[in-house]
Amino acid sequence: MATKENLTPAETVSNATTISQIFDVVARAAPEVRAGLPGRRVAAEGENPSGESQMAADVFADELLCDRLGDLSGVGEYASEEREHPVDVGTGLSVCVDPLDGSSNLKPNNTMGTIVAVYDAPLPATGADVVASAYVLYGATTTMVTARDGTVTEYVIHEDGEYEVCREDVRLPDDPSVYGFGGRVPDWVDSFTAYVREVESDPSMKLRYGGSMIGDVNQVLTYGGVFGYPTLADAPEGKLRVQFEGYPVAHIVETAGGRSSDGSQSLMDVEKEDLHARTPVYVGNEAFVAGVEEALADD
Ligand code: P6P
Repeated sequence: MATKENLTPAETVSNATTISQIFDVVARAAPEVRAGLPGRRVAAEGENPSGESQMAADVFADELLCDRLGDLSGVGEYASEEREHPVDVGTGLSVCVDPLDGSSNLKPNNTMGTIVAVYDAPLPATGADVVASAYVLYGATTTMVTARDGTVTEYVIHEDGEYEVCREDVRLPDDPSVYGFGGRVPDWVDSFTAYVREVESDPSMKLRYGGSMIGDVNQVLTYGGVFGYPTLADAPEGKLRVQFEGYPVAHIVETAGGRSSDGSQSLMDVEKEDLHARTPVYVGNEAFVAGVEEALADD
């Protein structure tokens, strides 16, 4: 695999083409994922590599996306939150997918998402290897947000899989109004609890926490504010996965002019050996994420 420093012009064009193809495949698969949900609201037999119970819908979405993305000539590895190890699908870019982020929201019919991170390096990759990222949001409508080449774009996806741009050069608003944090207050460290109380005391801020990171991050991208899933007493590394959730969401939010952190550094600078390693995640407007880092620095 050529490293990004020594890509030939042809390889650079090839990667750009492959990224476009990845986004196209994910957008066109979205209606099929959505249509496959109603009959799959039940638990599957297994657990995912993070020890979380799987829904039949998780397995369905993963198999569909592995097949479609694995067929692209420019994709070399496919990895998923639902699989222990990457799948070798040829040579080229590496793709990490959370096929159905927030699948526990399926039963209450709340939002869910598909997260995609594209790396020009073998897996596990680092934040420096991210060349593109995207998420699909299965909400009232189906949308896709992508980040590549320094810009964030939002698309609306129609039932037939056709899609069109609905917002270009997406930037976090500078009049933020939403916040949401995962976990349970008794499990937060005291300094984080104090920070959250400070955010809550701002009359312009409203609680928006829906149990699917993509739904909550999309609120932050739309209205401005902050989303976080902190360390917990029983989860010192946090809950969210670096390769499948932390890097792509941080790439999108930072490309949209926001900031990300694991509590002390940009999520893009986090380096963990294990493919399924976890990290605390904080993303949003600069002031809020800086506030988290200042609060946690007092610990
Ligand atoms: P909790 C979904 O399972 C997920 O990985 C994220 O999408 C979401 O932000 C978080 O976990 C929800 O966790 O503990 O609130 O159920």
